[in-house]
Amino acid sequence: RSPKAWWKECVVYQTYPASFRDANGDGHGDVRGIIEKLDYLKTLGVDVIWVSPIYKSPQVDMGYDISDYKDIDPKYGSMEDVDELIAKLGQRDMKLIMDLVVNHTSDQHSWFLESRSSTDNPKRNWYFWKKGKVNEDGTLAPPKNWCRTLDTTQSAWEWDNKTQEHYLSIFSAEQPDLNWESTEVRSAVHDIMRFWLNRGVCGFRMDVIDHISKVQSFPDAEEQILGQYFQPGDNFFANGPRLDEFLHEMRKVLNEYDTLTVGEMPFVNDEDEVIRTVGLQGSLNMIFMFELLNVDNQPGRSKWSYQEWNATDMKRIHGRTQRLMIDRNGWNAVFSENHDSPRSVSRFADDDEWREYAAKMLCTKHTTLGGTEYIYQGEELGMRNIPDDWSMTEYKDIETQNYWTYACKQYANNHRKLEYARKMIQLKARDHTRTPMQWDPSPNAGFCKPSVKPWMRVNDDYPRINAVAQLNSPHSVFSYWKHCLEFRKEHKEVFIYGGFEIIDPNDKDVVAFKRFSDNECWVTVTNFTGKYLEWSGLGDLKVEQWVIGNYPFEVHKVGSSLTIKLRPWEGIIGRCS
Ligand code: TEU
Repeated sequence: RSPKAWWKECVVYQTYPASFRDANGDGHGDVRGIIEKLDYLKTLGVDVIWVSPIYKSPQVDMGYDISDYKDIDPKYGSMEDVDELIAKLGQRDMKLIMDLVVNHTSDQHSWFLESRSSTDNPKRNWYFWKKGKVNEDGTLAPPKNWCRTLDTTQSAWEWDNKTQEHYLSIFSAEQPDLNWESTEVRSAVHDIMRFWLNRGVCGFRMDVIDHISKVQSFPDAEEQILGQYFQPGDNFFANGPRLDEFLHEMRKVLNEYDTLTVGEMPFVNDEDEVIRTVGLQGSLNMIFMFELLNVDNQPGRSKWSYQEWNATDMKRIHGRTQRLMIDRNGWNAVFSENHDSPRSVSRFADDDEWREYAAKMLCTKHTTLGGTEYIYQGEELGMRNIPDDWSMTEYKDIETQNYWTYACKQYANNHRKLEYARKMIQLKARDHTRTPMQWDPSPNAGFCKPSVKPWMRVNDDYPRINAVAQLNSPHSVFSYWKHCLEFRKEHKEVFIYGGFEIIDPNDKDVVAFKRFSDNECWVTVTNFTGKYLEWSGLGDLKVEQWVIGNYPFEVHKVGSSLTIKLRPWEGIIGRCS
């Protein structure tokens, strides 16, 4: 059995501060806005908040481009505000984790400004610089064929006119990758970690931490996205040869404190690598793995593609990660949304007629999986994707804008393809989770004053979907989340630490699994369709009592007690005998 730890039992809530709550009246969320809402989070059952980047930044990628790691961007407030946030969290027995974005900096960071100033600057090797490739016709090309993550049609190597070399910048030109081969870079990162830990932060969400070690011969990438020249170089920049060593060095710093660490690892899939990172000897407590959030991506295409999925895919994914962690003493981070994804109710269920049932059904599954719970702001309200009738100019994300600009140019004469691109944005854009949090039914949804224009448009559904409307209603999505989180903690031996087994893996409509400890056994059954089903997947497993469900309570048995009738998007949790 996995050893107990507070970071396994806590509920982590991700705030995307730009869109959480604007306290100072400029239409942009801030740290004081988070402070205002701490009681709301406490009521929901949150123990730890993760704050997406609030450091000084030109905000090319919403703060994931940092120009000063030891200061707060004035848009978000001040150092004093953060100190107050930590103190007020402490009064409520809550903690803060910060986003540690150290695979890259902003191109406006003083380190990069120095590095780019001349080829012999002492910080030149803090980043990766390379000469271009000379084409047969004498023209210069980027040294390698790697593409950008936030614009897969572009080169990840950016030309710098002054020193006549290219620098590596995997996400955008304004986010140059740090060279972790340099011990000075690594010490500088350790110093940043200590700076925040000494201030009272209790850990980090580590941005693309699987990217920090790159294969130093920088080979060209093979074709992954069919039919284009630039290709994802992840085979050479993710899970690189020195990743474990670099993580281990960070662990030594973390060991001086009592922390929670969660690594964002979009490319870690190899089971041994996962366990090396989060097993008993691992350097991180847990990682975000992305199989679930990639379930509807077409292989061989960029994220702007769609493939059908069904309950068997979900069971395969959960089955593998849950069992992997349990069998090999690793630890899961359970999440269905973040600031890079669409809304889960829109993506995995139904955000229209059955929205409330569907959001609660997702919660039923989410809160009974093993691992540390992560909730993304608004998920607890069943917030939805941006409506289809919004113009593309309402989408603010650099990735979306890059793609739309490309599509408009590329498909200028192909209406069908352009409309497909629009559809993909409506399904997949990161903007969907970045619209302002919906606090109440007043204009601007209580995110900012009615007289102020919010930095990003509020979803039109706020008069209907908002926190005030849900807080005091016992049947709301919010109340269901609160209840499920309490229930999970009451039965933590089972739901946090217990065993896991998929039930009926081949059924295409129902995701069901068993959770158990030495003394208890429970089942979760979730209908992933909008249809009434007669389901007999329980086989001879006897359910003594159904305890939690998203419908007024009664579970319909059909004929023999082994077949149950599930209503559209129904989710139920039952105790087995
Ligand atoms: O994301 C890293 C990442 O690889 C993806 O989640 C990526 O953003 C997505 O596939 C694009 O659709 C992290 C941050 O979460 C993201 O917001 C940043 O843009 C990125 O790193 C760079 O810091």
